[in-house]
Amino acid sequence: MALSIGIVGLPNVGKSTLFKTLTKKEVDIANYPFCTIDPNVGVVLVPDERVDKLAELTSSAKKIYTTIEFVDIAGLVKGASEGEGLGNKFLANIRETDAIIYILRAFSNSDIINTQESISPLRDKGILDVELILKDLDTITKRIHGLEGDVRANRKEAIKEMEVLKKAKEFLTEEKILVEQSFTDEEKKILDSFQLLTLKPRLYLLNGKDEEVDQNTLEVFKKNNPANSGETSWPYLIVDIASEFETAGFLKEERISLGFPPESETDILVKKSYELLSLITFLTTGTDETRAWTIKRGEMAPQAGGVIHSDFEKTFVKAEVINWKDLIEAGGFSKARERGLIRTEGKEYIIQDGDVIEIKHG
Ligand SMILES: Nc1nc2c(ncn2[C@@H]2O[C@H](COP(=O)(O)OP(=O)(O)OP(=O)(O)O)[C@@H](O)[C@H]2O)c(=O)[nH]1
Ligand SMILES: [Mg+2]
Repeated sequence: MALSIGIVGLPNVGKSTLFKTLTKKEVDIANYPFCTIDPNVGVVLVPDERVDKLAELTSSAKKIYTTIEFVDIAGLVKGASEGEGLGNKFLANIRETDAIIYILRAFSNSDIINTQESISPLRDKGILDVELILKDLDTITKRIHGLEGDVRANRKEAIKEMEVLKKAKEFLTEEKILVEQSFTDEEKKILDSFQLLTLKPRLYLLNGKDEEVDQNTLEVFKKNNPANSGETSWPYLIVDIASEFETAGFLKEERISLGFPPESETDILVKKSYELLSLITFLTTGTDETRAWTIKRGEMAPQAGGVIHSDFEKTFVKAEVINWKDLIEAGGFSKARERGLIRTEGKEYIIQDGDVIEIKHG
């Protein structure tokens, strides 16, 4: 599963700096707008203490973490959807990603060129939203025209699709992003095929120090945070990308001895991105290797088998399952077995985050 996250924002706000911090890839970073033109792509390990602890428990020779791909995209400006700035070519780069992170400038350092007259993360979010909305409107309007013949011919599927497209179009016309609207599963399935930009799950990254984010901005983000309201969801993080960049090479122990929190903000960011994509992790562990595997929330045991080996989905018989913490607390498989902590699960079992699994196949 090659899941990817696009890094989106106005020019010169720190997108490439974040990308370089995350992926350790050499990319151009410079204090001028439109430094990045072609997208940079890089793969990042998802940090996971469960892998470390289980590997220790079973004396694994190898540790394998899951990965996410990040795409560093060119800066977006007002009018981009109509060809301003670098035009709408790079909007296509966003289409290909599974989720997006908005980088919003909150840092004040006036040495860094600002393409806007002031610091305002909420205004910048608005500018980005409008461009993505216009692009989606364009996509949907084209499809609506394309469907008209089939609708006139009374084709059932076309009529259903048209209904959904019109519903989405109405939201977009009101400048509402689609990911915040409610659609039935059926509607969502139809919309998913268009790779709409405002339908992608998103995370807001306020780039600056905590004290650089003004109270009003923070209030708005807090109010819209899913933890506080069911309706809209604005998952956000405040990350000082410049400091993260400077401390990127430090080991956990070095971070602690220098007075930084042990887990870097970028580690937290990677984990959040994973949640954003509704992904969970299950694990396998033994003397050969301890490995974290990715599966979509809600998938069942045979699919987990299929992730490990394509044949295991079809030949799945049963799975032996234990939560990773229970396994650690018991002190290993044999003790866990003695205590009856290892369960046998069948085809209908829904995989839980943190399950340690052994698939039995025919
Ligand atoms: N003070 C401060 N400067 C930053 C921060 N993040 C990035 N910068 C600086 O801002 C400038 C632009 O950074 P880039 O990472 O190239 O920005 P970008 O968003 O990729 O820019 P484009 O590719 O041109 O759209 C560089 O000089 C960075 O050093 C930050 O958190 N604080
Ligand atoms: Mg850049």
